[in-house]
Amino acid sequence: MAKKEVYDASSIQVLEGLEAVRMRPGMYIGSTSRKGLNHLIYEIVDNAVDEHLAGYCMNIRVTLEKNGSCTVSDDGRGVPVGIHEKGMPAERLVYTTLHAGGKFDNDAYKTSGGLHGVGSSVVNALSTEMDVIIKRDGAIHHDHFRRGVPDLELVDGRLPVLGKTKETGTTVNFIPDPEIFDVTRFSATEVKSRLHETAYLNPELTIYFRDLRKDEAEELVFREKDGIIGFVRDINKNEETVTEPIFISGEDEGIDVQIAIQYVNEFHENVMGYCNNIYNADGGTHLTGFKTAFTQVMNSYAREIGVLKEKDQNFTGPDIRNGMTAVISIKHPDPRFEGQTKTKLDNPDAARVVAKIVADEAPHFFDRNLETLKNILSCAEKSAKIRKSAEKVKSNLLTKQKFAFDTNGQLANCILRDASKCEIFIVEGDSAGGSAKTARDRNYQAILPIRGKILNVEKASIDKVLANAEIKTMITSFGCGFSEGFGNDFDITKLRYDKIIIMADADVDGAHIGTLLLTLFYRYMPELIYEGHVYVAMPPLYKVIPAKGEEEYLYDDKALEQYRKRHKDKKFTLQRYKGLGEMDPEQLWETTLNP
Ligand code: 0RA
Repeated sequence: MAKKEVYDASSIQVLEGLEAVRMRPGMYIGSTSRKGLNHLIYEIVDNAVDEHLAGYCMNIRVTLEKNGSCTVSDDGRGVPVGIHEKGMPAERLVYTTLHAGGKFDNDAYKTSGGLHGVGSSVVNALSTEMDVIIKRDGAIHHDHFRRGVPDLELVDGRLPVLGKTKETGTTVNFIPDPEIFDVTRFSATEVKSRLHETAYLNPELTIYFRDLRKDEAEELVFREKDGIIGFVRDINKNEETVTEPIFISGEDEGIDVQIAIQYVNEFHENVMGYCNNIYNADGGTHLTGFKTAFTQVMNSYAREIGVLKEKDQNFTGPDIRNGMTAVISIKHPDPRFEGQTKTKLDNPDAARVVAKIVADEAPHFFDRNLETLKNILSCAEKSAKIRKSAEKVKSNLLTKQKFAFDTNGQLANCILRDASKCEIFIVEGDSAGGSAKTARDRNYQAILPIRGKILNVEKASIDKVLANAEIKTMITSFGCGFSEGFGNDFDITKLRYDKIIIMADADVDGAHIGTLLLTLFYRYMPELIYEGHVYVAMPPLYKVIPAKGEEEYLYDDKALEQYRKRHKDKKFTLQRYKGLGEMDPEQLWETTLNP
């Protein structure tokens, strides 16, 4: 028989809150996919981490249990169990109401994620069952919920006590609700990686992970004494590093800042921001402050040691961050986030404080580590050089583009401008190019002869690629620019030819040229390939001229073999084309150009 329940105003409020979470789980945990499912664990773990940040909990244990539930246990002070002003144990308020976190606002809690307590009730609402065991005030207190609703009878308004203890801490076990989630099996790989990240961000914390679901249990301990220094080191462990990790830290206006930076020999930057241990996928004010100040510091060093002369322009921010891996982790008493997804930090004071700490502390490091400073500045120099030549080529290309329908280098353009009807043949060799120019239908066929092998773009830096005459001509003639690391300027809608046709000899060198061209397109104009604009022309290898009957072109050795079989006793002359250059314009039209 159903228990009789007495609903007062506050318990109705609770039920309404939980109902809202179950109606729109995505609003609270992002999604109901595996990602959302794993998020349940992070919500509970984050609360324990908050307790660690408050200075109490040193160990967190996360167990994926055999029955599909998850247990998160910490050795903090224990969630308060005293009777709260609303007439129920404080613990129940934490696990059943949204925004209960604010009820425990105090100084020790100043760096909690701001969401503290909210997460617990969301997890509770989305679990078929949840057990909470709290050790504090000498006793082991117990509570139990089904789909967020408490179902243990209180004893004189208090939680039932299971026994005595001298320890303190909180243990939560929950079973995700299959009515809510698409899948209910946690992903050990994802959970481990998140716990490892949490360990890097909290060097004093030890996190024990156990997966008891398999026959052979997996047990791991995450303890990262080097904190975010170890984090960047591990991110770069398979890269060629240019510097050791650099560590900068400080505190101001109640905001704690830690920064680790390491350079690798790669043309990209990887700067990650965390606020109160939460990753900010879209960055925000802490990253802005860091970038501005670091750029300033490095530019003034560059002038001081003469890497930049008086007449030189400053390095840009991206120049200076070329090759940089950085983790910026701040602790903020009152974090605000921009937009719905809460992935971009919005507090203006975070920009100010991070910038100040970088401006004050970075020189302390670089004054003592000139070698590192020089290495970073030489990365910036390389990057600036490449950026400048890319800019030059880009602006040349832009001005040239207006005239690209005139004779542009060796391009023999077509007359029609309706791109959907136009084709461009990229032809190996001047002589084949000459034949093709004569043979083509000049209304809609353009011919671009290239001399021999173009640059292998896979092995060249962007400035070399853009300095290459053949490549420049191709970019200008296609009309849609190119995309590369400094920003995507490629615009496929501007493409002047529906078909880009590679026409090379049918030999290994021809195949190599084809590969080099495809590599260029794939790296710098990939949409050409994805959207099906790139073709490879197949000129014939042989022509057979029979004593009697029709001439025939044969495109490969197999075709020749078949021809021989079909014409066993017949006499014929066999002409072998060593290259496109051997074909006269008429033959080229007949075999290859004629659409
Ligand atoms: C508010 C106040 C106090 C502890 C906690 C919250 C607390 C919450 C969680 C969530 C998971 N583990 C936790 N451990 C502690 C302390 C109140 C006091 O003892 O003064």
